[in-house]
Amino acid sequence: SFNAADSFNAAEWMVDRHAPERVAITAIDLDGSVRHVTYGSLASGVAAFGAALRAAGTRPEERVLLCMGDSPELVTAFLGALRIGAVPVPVSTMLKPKDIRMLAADSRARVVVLSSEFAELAPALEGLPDLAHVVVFEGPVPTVRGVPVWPWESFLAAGGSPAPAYPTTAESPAFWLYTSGTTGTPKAAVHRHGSLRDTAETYAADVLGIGPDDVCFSVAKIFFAYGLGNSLTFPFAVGARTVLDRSRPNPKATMRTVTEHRPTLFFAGPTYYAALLSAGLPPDTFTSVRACVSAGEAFPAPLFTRFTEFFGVEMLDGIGSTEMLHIFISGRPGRTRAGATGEIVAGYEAKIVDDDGTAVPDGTPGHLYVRGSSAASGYWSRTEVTRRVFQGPWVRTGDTYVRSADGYYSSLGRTDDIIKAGGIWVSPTEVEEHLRAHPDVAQVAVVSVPDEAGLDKPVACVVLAPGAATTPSDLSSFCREGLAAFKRPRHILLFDEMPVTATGKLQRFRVRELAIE
Ligand code: 3SK
Repeated sequence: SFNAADSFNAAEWMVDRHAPERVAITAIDLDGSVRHVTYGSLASGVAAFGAALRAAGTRPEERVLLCMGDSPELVTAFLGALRIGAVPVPVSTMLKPKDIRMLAADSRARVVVLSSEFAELAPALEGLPDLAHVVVFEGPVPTVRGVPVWPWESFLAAGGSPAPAYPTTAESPAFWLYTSGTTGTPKAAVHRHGSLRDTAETYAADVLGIGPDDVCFSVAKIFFAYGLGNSLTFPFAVGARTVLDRSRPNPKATMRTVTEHRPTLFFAGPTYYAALLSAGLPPDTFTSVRACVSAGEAFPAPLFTRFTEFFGVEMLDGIGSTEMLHIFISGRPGRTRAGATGEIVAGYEAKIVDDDGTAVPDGTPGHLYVRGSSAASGYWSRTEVTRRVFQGPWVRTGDTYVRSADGYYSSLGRTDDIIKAGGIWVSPTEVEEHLRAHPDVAQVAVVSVPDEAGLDKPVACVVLAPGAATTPSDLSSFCREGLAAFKRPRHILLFDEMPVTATGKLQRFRVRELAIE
């Protein structure tokens, strides 16, 4: 319904249309202190940060990498970059410094913004040819040889008068989100300005029925596509309020936040819902919440039922992807079904096909494809994989699904070997490569194995070199040295030999069966 050539700037659309005195953000800082930020002050901050980026020489479409905790400053930096037509790249705060360096190099970021809790990774940015400025929000200013490092306030002060919105269109590149592949080399999904509005006007309007009186609180952080929609796009699209917690989530802190700030929409993933259920929280914890939303991994039916019955709250499961920006199949209020992801979201189409690409009848499993206007335009500088995933208007999800005759889609797992644990992609290849570097490891296969709650976790199956006496606990310590916590195998199992085919190819499905036994 929009003309792609019309001037449209998503930052302007999200912050400049709402009454300036309305609270946009309730922010919980690292020390637990609370700040409220109005739409008026957010709009001024965004225009000031945009001006500072311009003054630092940032041109439209140049990347600004953000490694920051969820905070008004992350929102300001993200929207400030969008405002001037530059391209913010929020990256996972769970990665190791060498991984962040790789993303800064791949994106050729001109500016990197860190919040104090991630300032220690600044030295890893040394020597990047395109990096011109580093900005640090709060705390001591680290040194990055050859690059000016600015405290947040000084960077803003150098910006001069507020930046006008750059005349982007709905089609203009807006932001990138990195996602992992089976090989472990992250690739950046390139999203457009119009896609932010599209997700707000499809999923958030159609399924959540979000309005200005809603209060959103997402455990999933803004650097995830899921968190970006939950905490930023959806509330700001309608002038609602978002609650941002800069700390790492834990169930007791979540309970305090929910009780004190009374969100109406709560977002997390099945692994976190399982942790909330086991944390001994009172059953009335979620009385302010009109819907809990889940995405990131399949929701086991028994967990779904236990959670909704114990807390007496509706759970809307859904599947989205970094490529589609947000959820395209979802449970709907009043008609959810435990064990099924849900129904297609208005504005999207899905198809389930066999190996030849022919649509299968309802009840028959196949590969899930989706189409919709929020699809990314492709991966940055990754033509081959872009062609494999973005096939004309259709996007291959990599998931195996089945559809019931009455239109409910249910997940049957991944089509490829990639593991999704706690809603985060883990590349088996990357973890295997790490373990293979251990001198006592002869062979290794990393597979996903369901835990007691039915949630997939990475498990490493290892054949030791002849005569080696290394234990699983030694290998776990070895993983702690170079792998981000979410990538580490939850268990390490020692095998005498790996199951292989007649031609010597690893039988991954068999490794998985053996690991489950
Ligand atoms: O993993 C998902 O299901 C998801 C949902 C919404 C947005 C992004 C993602 C990856």
